Amino acid sequence: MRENDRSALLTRRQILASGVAIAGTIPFLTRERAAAAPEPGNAALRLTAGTRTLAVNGKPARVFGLTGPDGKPGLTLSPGERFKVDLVNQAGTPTLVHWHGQLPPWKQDGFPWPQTPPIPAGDTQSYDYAPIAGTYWMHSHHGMQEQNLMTAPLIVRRAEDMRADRQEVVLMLHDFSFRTPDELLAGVTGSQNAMPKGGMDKAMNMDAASVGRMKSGTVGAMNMAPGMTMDLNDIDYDAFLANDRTLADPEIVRTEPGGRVLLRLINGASSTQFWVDLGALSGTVVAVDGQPVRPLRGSRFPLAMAQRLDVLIDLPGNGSYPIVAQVEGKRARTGIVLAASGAPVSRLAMEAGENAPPVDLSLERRLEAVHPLAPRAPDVTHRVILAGAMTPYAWSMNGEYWPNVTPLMIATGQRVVIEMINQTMMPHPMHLHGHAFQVVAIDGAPLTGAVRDTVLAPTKGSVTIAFDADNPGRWAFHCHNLYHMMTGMMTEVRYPAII
Ligand SMILES: [Cu+2]
Repeated sequence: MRENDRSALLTRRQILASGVAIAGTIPFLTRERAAAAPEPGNAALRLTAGTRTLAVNGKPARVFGLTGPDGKPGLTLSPGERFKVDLVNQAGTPTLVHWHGQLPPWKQDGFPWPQTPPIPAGDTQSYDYAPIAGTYWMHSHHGMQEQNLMTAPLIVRRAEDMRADRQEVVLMLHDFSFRTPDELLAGVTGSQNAMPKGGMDKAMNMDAASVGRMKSGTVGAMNMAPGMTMDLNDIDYDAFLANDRTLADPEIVRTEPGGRVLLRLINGASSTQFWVDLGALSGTVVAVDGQPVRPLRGSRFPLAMAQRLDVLIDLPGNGSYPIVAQVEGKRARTGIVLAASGAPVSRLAMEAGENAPPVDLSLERRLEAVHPLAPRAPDVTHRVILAGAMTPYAWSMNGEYWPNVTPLMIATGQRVVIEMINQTMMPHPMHLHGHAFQVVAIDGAPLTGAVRDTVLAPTKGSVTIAFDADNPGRWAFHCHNLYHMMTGMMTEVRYPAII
């Protein structure tokens, strides 16, 4: 099968022939489950990149999957365990998987540099590095496979996770379309390739009038003049998934009455941001992007693309509690249900009563790292202008479009500051590979913010991050909106003398 055909529908007969149930959750293929038993000692964990079939809105969809040794999506590592993994490519097409937020040597980062090409179909690639603990995830960085669900959780437990009397629940969000990623991309760029050849950037540092195609959205950002409209939701999706299921048939997680839950939220969507709503529950945010933050109570949290949120929840009793995630600027929502055993679960509406506002930095401004950077003056400061627009659909960093970029040079031992200035009508979830950074200013206002790997650069605003350069290599630095990345919004952070 060509990669472009991946999301094509199977016929009902093909599905039945594959032995996979159509209704409800589709189990992983037994072939993959059987392949995986970990061996004793220091044997590598087997992670299989393959294909699987989901039922979405009652229709079958062929998607990718990353399946661990236990037959479940992704990997969960014990405290102190190395990330020692054999990635087996059974996807029938080349792939390369990025360990999002982890800090491996650069050649194990899963980014398609010339030195680290994709894994051919049928081949196995081995990884071995010391992981950092927390809620992480993995996704293909090859082409647009991420949109077809080549994504999975990557959980690295801390010793305290083993001691704590609590149930861990992973909630991974996705956006889904029956169309192929190439069709979705063509839909936003138009018939011709919209990638400018240069010189357009000034024109695209635009005001509201120059935005050709405005999307519905609430004006919520502080930086925007009255009457300006934000661009939200580039892609019109068919469904939003929580752990591969829609709210029509959500996952029911059975919980202990009065028990405690550690909810590990992962936004694995390619082009969608969510508001996570705990409903009747309230929770305590204890980590973002895997990194501990000072505890913060709440019941409704913004979650930008690629970000994670760890929330501790004490269940008040033996009821059932939906955890929903509503798409910004839309009524659409998805989610799971935490329900004590025997508690009845009522049917949930697929849509909320009104559109959710744009995801913002209201939570980001309140976050404080438990382990902040040591105070130190920067050795190097890079300023990066984020520009672009919906028409023509193209997005740039410092006026350059990936792969024609000038690397941001840094050197081992430096304290590095990167100031991102967003001149566009959209927020951009900016992700730096290979380093955990601290958010040190939002719109110029200093803060001792979270340490994390993905931060939202606000619409018509700025965000500043700092980190210590301690991982020599070539590192991607990009917007995690897949369609922005594919149309240019990516650059390289590079150390000298890397070969
Ligand atoms: Cu972007």
